[in-house]
Amino acid sequence: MGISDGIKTATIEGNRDKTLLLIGQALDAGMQPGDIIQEGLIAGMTVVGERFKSGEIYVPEMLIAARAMKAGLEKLRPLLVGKTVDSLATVVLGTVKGDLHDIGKNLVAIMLEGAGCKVVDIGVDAPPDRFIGAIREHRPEFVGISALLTTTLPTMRETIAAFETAGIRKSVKVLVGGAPVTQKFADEIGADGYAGNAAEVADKIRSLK
Ligand code: B1M
Repeated sequence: MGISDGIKTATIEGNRDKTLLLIGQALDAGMQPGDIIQEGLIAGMTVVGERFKSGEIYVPEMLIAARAMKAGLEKLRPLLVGKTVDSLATVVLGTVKGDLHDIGKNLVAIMLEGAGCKVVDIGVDAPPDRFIGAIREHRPEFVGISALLTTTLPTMRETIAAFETAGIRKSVKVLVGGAPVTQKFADEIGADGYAGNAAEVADKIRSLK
C-alpha cells in the first residue's frame, strides 16, 4: 500500500495519530503537501461521505474522520501558507447559517493565505448579520461563502440579499462555493464568482480584481 493510501485509510478510520505520522513520513519522502491533501485526506473523506450516504457509518464516525482530516490540514498549513505578505486582497470567509461543515472552508482559507490574502474567518453557521458586521469592520474586497448542504443553498441566496438590504452589496465581490454549489446557481443568486475547489478561489480573486 502506498503512503497516500495509508493516509486515506487512516482518515477513513479517524485515526488522528496515524494520519499525522503518515503525513510526516510522506513529507520526509518528498511528497508535495497538495498531493497529500488530494490523494490522502480528501480521498479519505470522499469514501467517508459515500459510506455515510449508504448507511454504512453514522454522524459520529464522520466526525471522528473529520477530526483526523483537520489535524492533518493543520500540520500541512505552515507548508502551504509560507511567508507571504497579505497583499492580494482581504477576504471575509464563512460557512452559511445552518451549516456546520468547515473543512472545505478551512482549506479555502489556507490556500488564500498561501496566495497572499488576508483572511477574516467568521466560522460556521454564520448568519447574514455576522457577514455584514465583518464586512463593515474589515472592509474586504471579497466575501467567500461556503455551503455543503443542499438545504443551506437557499440561505446563501438570502445572505447575498441581506447584503443588498444593508446597502453593502456593491462594496464587495461575493464568491460562493462548496460541494452542492454550481456556476449556474452562483449566477442565479447574483454572486460575482464561483470556484469549484479551494485552489481555484485565489485564481478567481486574481481574475476579478
Ligand atoms: Co456532513 N454531509 N452532515 N458532516 N459531511 C455531507 C456534506 C454529505 C454530502 C454526506 C453524504 O450524504 N454523502 C451530506 C450532504 C447531503 C446534501 O445536502 N446533499 C451531509 C449531511 C447530510 C450531514 C448532516 C445533515 C448529517 C446528519 O446530521 N444527519 C449533518 C449536517 C450538520 C450541519 O451542517 N447542520 C452533517 C454533519 C457532518 C459532520 C459535523 C459530522 C462533519 C463535518 C465536520 C466539519 O466540517 N468540521 C461532516 C462531514 C465530515 C461530511 C463529509 C463526509 C465530508 C465533508 C468534507 O469535509 N469534505 C461530506 C461528504 C463529502 O463531502 N464527501 C458530508 C472535504 C472537504 C475538503 O471538501 O467541504 O467539499 P468540501 O470542500 C471543497 C469544495 O467543496 C470547495 O473547496 C473544498 C476543497 O477543494 N469549497 C469551496 C468549499 N467551500 C468553498 C467555498 C468557496 C469555493 C470553494 O468559495 C467561497
